[in-house]
Amino acid sequence: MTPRVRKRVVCNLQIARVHLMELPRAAWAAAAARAGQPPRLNLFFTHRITKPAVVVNHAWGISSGVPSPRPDGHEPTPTRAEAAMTTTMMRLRQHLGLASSPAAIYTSAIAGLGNNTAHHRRRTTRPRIMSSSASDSASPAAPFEKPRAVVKKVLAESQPEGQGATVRRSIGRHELRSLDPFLLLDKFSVSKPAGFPDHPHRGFETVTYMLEGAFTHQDFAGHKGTIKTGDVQWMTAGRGIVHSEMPAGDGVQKGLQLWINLSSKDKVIEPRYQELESKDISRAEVDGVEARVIAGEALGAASPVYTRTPTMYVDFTMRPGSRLHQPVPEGWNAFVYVVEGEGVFGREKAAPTTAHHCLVLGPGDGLSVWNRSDRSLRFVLVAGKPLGEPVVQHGPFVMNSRAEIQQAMEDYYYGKNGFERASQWSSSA
Ligand code: FJE
Ligand code: FE
Repeated sequence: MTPRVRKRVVCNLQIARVHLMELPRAAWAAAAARAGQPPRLNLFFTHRITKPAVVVNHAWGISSGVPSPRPDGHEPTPTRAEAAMTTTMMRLRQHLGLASSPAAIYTSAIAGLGNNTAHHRRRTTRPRIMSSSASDSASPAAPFEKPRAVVKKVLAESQPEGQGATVRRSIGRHELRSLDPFLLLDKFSVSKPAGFPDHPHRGFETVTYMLEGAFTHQDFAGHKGTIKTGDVQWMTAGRGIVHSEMPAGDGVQKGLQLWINLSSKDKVIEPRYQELESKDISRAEVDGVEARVIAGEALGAASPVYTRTPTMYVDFTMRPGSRLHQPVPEGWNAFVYVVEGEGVFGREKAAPTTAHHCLVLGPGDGLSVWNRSDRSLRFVLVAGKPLGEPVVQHGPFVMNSRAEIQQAMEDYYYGKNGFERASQWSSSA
């Protein structure tokens, strides 16, 4: 590192410190006021200078009050406060003249904002609950007896995430905090220079499925690769990964990222990748319905992916006029995310669901779908065996207790217990 460069880094860091300590507080206070609760937040920041002219900055907001645990053990993540933090960071970047410098400052600011009462008070509209009736069975051709009905329908609105990126979050947004074992589903749309620069993960898996375009991934252990349209990267973060995920092509790069929780025993395993190229993904086509099987099996096709937390993940494309009866293991939590077109889910007489909606499925052993529109319907069906363990999430760390979260943050900060390479590494441009 040359002295000139070092000076610049330190300078950025100092400016960043001053602003970070002030601006987010204001942003948090405003977000708290909107949420109808006092701004009682302490923030602390970890700084790492990883290479010349690049300050990778992970900012964590910590609520000073101890949130009362929800029955499911899940801590609320304030999407609005998170968005406010992202906006603040973007302003700060502009102020510092860093707007065009890749990965100059990156924040993954996710925090527990206050307690759960506030979380519920903020919810203005209750999700519509659709009920199923016993007489409403699927057509006789259905290979199952207890068709699953849609019990919740949520629109995944666009929100800022990462560095200048946009996601439509379905699982993980406040109306749908989690659906054990799933923590998050983002449909991302990202153009250069935006992306998801260097950030950590511990305690769960991320599954990135490219819908259009390409994304390059680099991690602190030297793992590097680009996934293109139709490819899947199944990353088991286990005890720790630090990586960057950035668009590889020109124009908008689109995909889905799903976060699957790991059981307590799997949270500490060595990280692992399973990568599937589009051509190697099992496909089947039956009566106008095409299935691309990312995990589990459908229409006679099976995926080679090993799922530590038992998971089914299928990308269906249904031609106009087609119908589908897909078994879904009983006892598993299941949802649908509509990518394109519109379809009728669960009950033959249900109102059609259009793109960007997430449907949570009720109990049963299968899902029926009808495409009565005049264009193709594309959706993913995801199901997983619930872990039934407490979930304590703090941004990219998902553990079973607050103490384990504290440990994860310490390990990341000090480079211990799986994060040894974190302090030496930063992604290359
Ligand atoms: C993250 C902020 C983030 N959705 N979809 C905070 F942006 C991320 C993160 C992503 C992400 C990455 C891709 Cl490629 C697609 C995403 C969030 O990287 F992990 C935290 N904690
Ligand atoms: Fe990531």
